[in-house]
Amino acid sequence: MKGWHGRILWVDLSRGKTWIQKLDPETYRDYIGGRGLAVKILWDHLKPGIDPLSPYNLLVIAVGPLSGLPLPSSGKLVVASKSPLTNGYGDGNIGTMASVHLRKAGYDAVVIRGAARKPVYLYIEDDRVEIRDAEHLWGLDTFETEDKLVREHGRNIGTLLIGPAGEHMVRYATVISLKGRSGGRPGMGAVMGSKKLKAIVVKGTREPGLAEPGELRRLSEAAYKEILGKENYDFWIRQGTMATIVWAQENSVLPTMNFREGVWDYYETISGDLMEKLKINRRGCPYCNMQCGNVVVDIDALESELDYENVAMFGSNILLDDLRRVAAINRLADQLGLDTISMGNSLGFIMEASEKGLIRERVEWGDYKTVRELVIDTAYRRGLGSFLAEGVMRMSRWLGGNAEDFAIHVKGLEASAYDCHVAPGMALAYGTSPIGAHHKDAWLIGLEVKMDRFAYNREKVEKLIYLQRIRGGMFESLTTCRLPWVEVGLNLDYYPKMLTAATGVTYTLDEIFEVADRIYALIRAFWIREYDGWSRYVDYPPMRWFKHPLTKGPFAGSKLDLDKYGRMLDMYYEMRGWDKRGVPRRETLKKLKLDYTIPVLEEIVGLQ
Ligand code: PTT
Ligand code: SF4
Repeated sequence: MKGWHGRILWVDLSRGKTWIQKLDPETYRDYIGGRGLAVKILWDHLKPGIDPLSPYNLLVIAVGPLSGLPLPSSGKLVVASKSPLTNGYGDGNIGTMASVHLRKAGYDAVVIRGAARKPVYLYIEDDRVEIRDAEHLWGLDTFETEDKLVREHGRNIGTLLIGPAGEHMVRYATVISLKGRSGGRPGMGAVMGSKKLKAIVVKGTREPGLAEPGELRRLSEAAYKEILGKENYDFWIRQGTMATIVWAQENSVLPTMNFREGVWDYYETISGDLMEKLKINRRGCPYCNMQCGNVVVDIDALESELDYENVAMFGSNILLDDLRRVAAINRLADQLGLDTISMGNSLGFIMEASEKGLIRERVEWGDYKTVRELVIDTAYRRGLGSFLAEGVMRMSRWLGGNAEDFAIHVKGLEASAYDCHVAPGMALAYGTSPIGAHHKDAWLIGLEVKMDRFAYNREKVEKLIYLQRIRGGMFESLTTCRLPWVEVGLNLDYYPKMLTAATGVTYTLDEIFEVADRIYALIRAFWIREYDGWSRYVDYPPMRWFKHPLTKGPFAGSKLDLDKYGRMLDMYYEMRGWDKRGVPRRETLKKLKLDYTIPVLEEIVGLQ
């Protein structure tokens, strides 16, 4: 096989054993890599119904056939597991040198099971795999850990590591690399912590075998060149995703006061223009020529890397109107290994709970000092922080009353930074995302603001599925960054061609879409197998958007319509070949070569 290694590295931390699993070419053809490989491994090997924080859970680190190769923005990999936040399928996509080194070390994935008795880290150098003592790293933040590992092993390594939040199993702790890249929003860092696994260090020294290296080089050079020549390249380099603050305000989707409103009078205090004035550098993932990490100096005179999501969640959503303070909270989240989106949501939720008198503690909107303390306490699970560490779904259920009305999540994963009071298509994107309310699979809002905002129609559903196929299917399985296509408009045709050149297997875009549909249906089957009490209502967005209309901005008085949303969800299910409960139909599973899921689903829900 070319393009793939055909080798999965297994590590059992309980028994201190490692071994290689060989996979057949057909599996690679049908699942490609990254997310596709990860969900296949989880379906095949995870014992159904296990506690995600128990040693029985599996942590999968997977690259794809294009990851870590010298082509645009390829330095990415997927971290996946059964999520401690949602109890369903969870994954994230992280920019890291570990992607490059894993390819060179000769593995398509690393699967970790069991749990060590004492803190350990995994050291992989080509065929040498060792579980090493990590007592000296446990308790350190992610920046300190990275520095120490670099001192011990030199600069030529890739790292994936956790901070105190992962060690304390905060349900939305992430995996961090390169001091600022974060992946695995649904608690992949907590899974690492539950296994007492502080870090993974990878060093690979061999070149991955490719089917047509010359053709791949030619395509890569052309793609790099095309990116540099794009019209909005210069603006992207200046602001990256931070340009979205002004755009979100103009389109009334900027999350404000725990997603109560879509506009904020003080949006300029956190805008991309202001960020440009504070910017001192930019950073990014390996092999990227459009690096989007905006480095600014924060209120503590330390460096922080800003993205739209982070700034909106720690800015407008909790009414913190000072970008340097927002930057400090963002940097703390990176150091501690906390997901910024879920942390920002949890803070917004607790502020609203305090305002409504549902908790004893006073947590005022925009109170920087309290926010800072709470973020640190969350990572260490101290006091109120221990409550915040559970995420908004669990907090709202515990508080009871009407608290679920202002808990902003889908299936337990807190929503990314787009208010959906007047965006039914984006609400459906959150509702049907394979990991919960995340925008990565379909940023439909970008198209929806140019359409009839109030429409619940077929066109939006078709576009949603199209985006899910490209973003959630293709990019997550290749596995490379999608931003060259999304943000500067790199031609999509490069990707099937590059995949074909790497693997020697001819793929068209349509064939990749078929793989994407297979991955989606398998992730859905996984959810149904693992989720206690599956029903179509787990595909509904937060109730706030149906119940409480906006009071400010051009769409004041507007909210989502429950019946119309239900009809749009039916359209989505029908187009995917799923029944009205959101369960893939028997013939759909057969068509997608997922026959092996049929007996399991038949027993749990009965198939139509
Ligand atoms: C991603 C999610 C995002 S999506 C953001 S900002 W974004 C938040 N970033 C965080 C952060 O930073 N620190 C932190 N402690 N927590 C954070 N949580 C949030 O995590 C990220 C980029 C971005 S920045 C985006 S959109 C794109 N996402 C991609 C994706 O999902 N797939 C893909 N093939 N390519 C992508 N390219 C872009 O990557 P999750 P990263 Mg990320 C500081 O991980 O779990 O998917 O959540 O990985 O290397 O940081 O790159 O406006
Ligand atoms: Fe990483 Fe940004 Fe480049 Fe994508 S565009 S590879 S997220 S630096």
